[in-house]
Amino acid sequence: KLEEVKILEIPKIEDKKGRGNLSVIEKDCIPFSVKRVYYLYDVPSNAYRGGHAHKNLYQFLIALSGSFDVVLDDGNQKTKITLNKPNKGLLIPNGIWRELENFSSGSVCLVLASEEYDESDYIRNYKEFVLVKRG
Ligand code: T46
Repeated sequence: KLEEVKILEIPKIEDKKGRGNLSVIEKDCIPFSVKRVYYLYDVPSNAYRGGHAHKNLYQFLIALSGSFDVVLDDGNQKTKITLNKPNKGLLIPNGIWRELENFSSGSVCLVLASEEYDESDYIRNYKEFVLVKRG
C-alpha cells in the first residue's frame, strides 16, 4: 500500500565549528536490518532506473547528492516524490512498483536494502505486478 511508503528523517549533526554536517543511520532509524548497500551514479538526465517491484525486499533510498524523482505505484494509486536532501530518505516496502527518473547532474542515489541481491524477488512485468496486487 502506498500509505506505507514514507519519508524518514535521518538525524543530522551540524558541526558547531563550521565543519559541515554528518548524518547517521543506525538502529531504530529504519525498520529493517541492512544486508546490502548499493548506489546509482553517473545516471544521464534522460535515463530512468527501476521499473519493477519486489516481492519481499524493503529499501531505503537517499539522494546523497543532487536530486531525482521516484514514481511509486501500489497497483491502484500512483505518487511522485522528489528526493533532494541527504538527511531525508524514502522507505519503500515490498509490493511497490518504482521508477526513478529526472536525475540531476552529479546526483547519487544510495540504497540500503533488507536482503541480499536476488533476481527471483523482482517483478519486472507491470501487468504481472497488477495481477498480483489485485489478486
Ligand atoms: C531498485 C532500484 C532503486 C546486482 O548484481 N546486484 C545488485 O545488488 C543490484 C541492485 C543489481 N545488480 C545487477 C542486476 C542487473 O544486471 O545490476 C544490474 C542492474 O540492475 P537493475 O536493472 O535492477 O537496476 P535498477 O537501477 O533499475 O534498479 C535498482 C535495484 O535493482 C532495485 O531494487 O529498487 O535500483
